[in-house]
Amino acid sequence: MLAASAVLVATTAFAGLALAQDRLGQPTPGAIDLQPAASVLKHDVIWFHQWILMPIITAITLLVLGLIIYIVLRFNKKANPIPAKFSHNTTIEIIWTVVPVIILMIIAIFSFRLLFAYNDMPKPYMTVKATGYQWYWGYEYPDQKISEITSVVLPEEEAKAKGVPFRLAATEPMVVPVHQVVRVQVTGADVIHSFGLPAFGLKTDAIPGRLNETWFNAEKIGTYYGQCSELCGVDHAFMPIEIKVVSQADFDAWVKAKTAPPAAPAATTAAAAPAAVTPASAPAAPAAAPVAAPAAPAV
Ligand SMILES: [Cu+2]
Repeated sequence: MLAASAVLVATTAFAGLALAQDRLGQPTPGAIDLQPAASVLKHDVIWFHQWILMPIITAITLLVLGLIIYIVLRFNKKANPIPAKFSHNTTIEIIWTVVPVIILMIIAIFSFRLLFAYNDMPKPYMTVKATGYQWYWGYEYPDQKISEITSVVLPEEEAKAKGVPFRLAATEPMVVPVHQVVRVQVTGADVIHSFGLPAFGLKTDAIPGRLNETWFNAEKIGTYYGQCSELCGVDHAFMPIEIKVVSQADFDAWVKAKTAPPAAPAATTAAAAPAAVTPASAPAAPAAAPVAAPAAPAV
């Protein structure tokens, strides 16, 4: 009973610390425990940790501590001058084999339930292919026909100026809509990286020649930070993952901006192509002229 209440006190204290004004989507200085959840599965991860793992760990630690204290006091040379001579006790040996098996089975039931939940991806709204490189990330949006966006660490000066965390902020975030299932296909281009983002409970290895899959459904608009979570070389600490969750309208606008043909190169190619043909066809020349004119001062 005493042990049970101690477990309860320890767990609530731990949960209380975690809830005390933790920042969403990034680490909080001085905080312990898991980052607050911002996606469905992360809630289950926190529940599993808080109500299954922590109580079991606390109970076992207290039990072992109690046993050690009891042995030290009861069986020291002074208190127990003549030691017992037996070396086996079948009952206790069966107990200390069976009880851990039962504990592991309890953990396994909840652990597998969570693993299956990760595997059972709901119908995704969209897919992002995240490729790990030495040392940056590439985000490709096949559904939106956006070819790979390169996302590197935001330099320290720029991060400071913007007031965002250095080594977590990226030059180009992965932009996704809120309340939508996003499938992330994860792969590596050179060595093994890992796509990890605590607030969404993500951690998927990025392995060259292999396409891994994970998913999330962001609950709130905001910016969420993660990091490469597999030691991948000297700049391992400098390939952050930034996911920007925006409203559907903002996402559509972002897609439009990303898919719109860039203005300057279009003008030059349009100007260059007719120029090559103009000598033969007279009417083409005036049409090409206005396009070519604004391009000229730039070059
Ligand atoms: Cu890496």
